[in-house]
Amino acid sequence: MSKALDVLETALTETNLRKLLAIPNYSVHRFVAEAINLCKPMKVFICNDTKMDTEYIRRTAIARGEETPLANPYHTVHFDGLHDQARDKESTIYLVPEGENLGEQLTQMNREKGLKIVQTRLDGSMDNKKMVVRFFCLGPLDSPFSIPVVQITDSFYVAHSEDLLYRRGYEYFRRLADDKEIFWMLHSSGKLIHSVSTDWKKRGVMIDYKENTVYSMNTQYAGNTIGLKKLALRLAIRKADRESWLAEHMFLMAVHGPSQRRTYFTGAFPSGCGKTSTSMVRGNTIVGDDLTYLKIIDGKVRAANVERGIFGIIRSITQKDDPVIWDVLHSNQPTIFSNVLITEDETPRWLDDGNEPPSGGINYSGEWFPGKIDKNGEEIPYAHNNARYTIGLEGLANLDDALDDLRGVEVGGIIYGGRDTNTWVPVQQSFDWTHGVVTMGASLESETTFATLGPSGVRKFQPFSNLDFISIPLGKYIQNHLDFGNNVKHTPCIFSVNYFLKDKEGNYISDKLDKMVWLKWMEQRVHGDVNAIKTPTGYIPIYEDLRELFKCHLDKEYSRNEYNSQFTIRIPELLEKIDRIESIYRRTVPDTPRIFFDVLIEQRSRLLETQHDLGKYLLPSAFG
Ligand code: SPV
Ligand code: MN
Repeated sequence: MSKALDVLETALTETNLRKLLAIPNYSVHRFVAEAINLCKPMKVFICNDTKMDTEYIRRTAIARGEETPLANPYHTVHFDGLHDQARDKESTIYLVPEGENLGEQLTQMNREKGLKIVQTRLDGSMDNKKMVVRFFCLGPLDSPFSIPVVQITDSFYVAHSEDLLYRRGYEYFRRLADDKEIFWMLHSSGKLIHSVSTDWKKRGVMIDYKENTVYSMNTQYAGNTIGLKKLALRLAIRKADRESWLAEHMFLMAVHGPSQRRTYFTGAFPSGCGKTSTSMVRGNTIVGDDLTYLKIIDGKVRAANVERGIFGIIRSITQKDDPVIWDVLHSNQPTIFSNVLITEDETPRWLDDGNEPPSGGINYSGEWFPGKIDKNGEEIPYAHNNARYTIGLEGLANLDDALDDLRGVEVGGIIYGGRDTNTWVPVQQSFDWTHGVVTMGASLESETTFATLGPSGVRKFQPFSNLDFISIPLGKYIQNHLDFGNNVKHTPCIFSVNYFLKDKEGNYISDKLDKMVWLKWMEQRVHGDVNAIKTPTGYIPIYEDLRELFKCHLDKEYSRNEYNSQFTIRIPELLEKIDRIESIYRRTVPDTPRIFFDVLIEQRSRLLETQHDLGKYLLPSAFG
């Protein structure tokens, strides 16, 4: 008898053993046995995705106090620990085998050394706890996009969240070919007191890409714990690198054009910069809001949503601006709220929800009252900035019917957007694939937000909105994008957007709803329905086309003044940006493809020449 089987027979009850062995895959048995040996759980629960098992997970999350039930029987609230309410970039580390180097942009550690830390931290971490073993699939089952994932965790909240966010995969695992590549996730929140991981100073995520395994320790925030979300994305980027496809931090949506035409777009925005709200813009349909795989299938770029749910920022969700999400959050669809406030009548409240602030309740700091301060004398808001909701996509009125299409959807356009107060125009199309990859994707910058730990509002290099998750050297990642486009006859159009331009007084100069018009314009451009103005940095819209779109979709009189201020080409800022980006790549990315610098330098020359001939701040009419 194998050693793994010995361990499993000792640790598992007969029912759980039977459930596990029904998956005839020795590497699965071994992974579970090794996790048991290391974490030493009191009990092990194998979830086979039956209603009984998934209900048990939800019930136990409540029974153990990981989730608090609300008045609506389908709603619960989870609080992360005090120190743990956003992604922890600093403690997320790639374990790199001897002789390999992922480059300066990525946090890494020698693999042997890292694995020792993992062994020490996880040793006995599930003492007195129950281990849950779950099986999922990234992407639609039995499709060219599918990646099977085993998740082991001692958090019933994590296991419950994944149930809403991912495609269940127990039966899929039972029919899996022996040699199918699997991703392995092992998480422990460690010891908890009042739902705070007591060893939070020893928290972290370690990515052992050599073995397709990610360890998450002493942490609870979903972005650090949910294996199928950002932990698997890092492994997927490596798999995509080996297999010539792209694993991206992108939404996937259909923009509805004239005569019921649906054109699919992916969009990459750093967290907290409008990714989910763009994918939910009224009058269009959503496939996914966070993670997209893109593959070339039958000579076309096709894409699928990796997930089947949303872990979205709840701050500022209002009935007026976000009616679809609002309705779901007020329905009987299963929902986990995290880091919101629970009122006396057991309803959730979040910041900027369009109502008067609450007079009291329970939040991540315990009993909350107006004016409550923390240890540093700072006022504690009634809900956290990065409070979230977790839902399945199924209840959304605007869900696109292609969610489970095995071949994915054909991509017409790719959008890159960041939080940029003074440089990019609201929407612009690149000259071609390479120009878009270099000057839009690879040159993206954005101000930091509360979705990651650390200060907000600082301009940071955010290439492809994926820098936090890129797991191969950045230059190689860019080369892969360039090659991907060269491998298809018809590449998607590439666009940049910017919702965050401000005037001199610091006021935003476009409205929250304007993104609807930018989307419709991009949709028309994909089909060549409208002309555009060629500027040194790309194609921008013609005023009359936007005026018509504003009238038609927002019933708004769009003035030429608004257009002129939004679409002014700001040459000094654009030049400064090129200098910043060029310098980052020259200093820190030794494997940057040469063509990257060529394209950037050409753009600089065009800008300098235009500045010389026409001036620094140019209205679109200067180019028309
Ligand atoms: C993001 O921060 O990009 C998210 C949420 O989508 S997290 O799960 O934290 O990654
Ligand atoms: Mn994200």
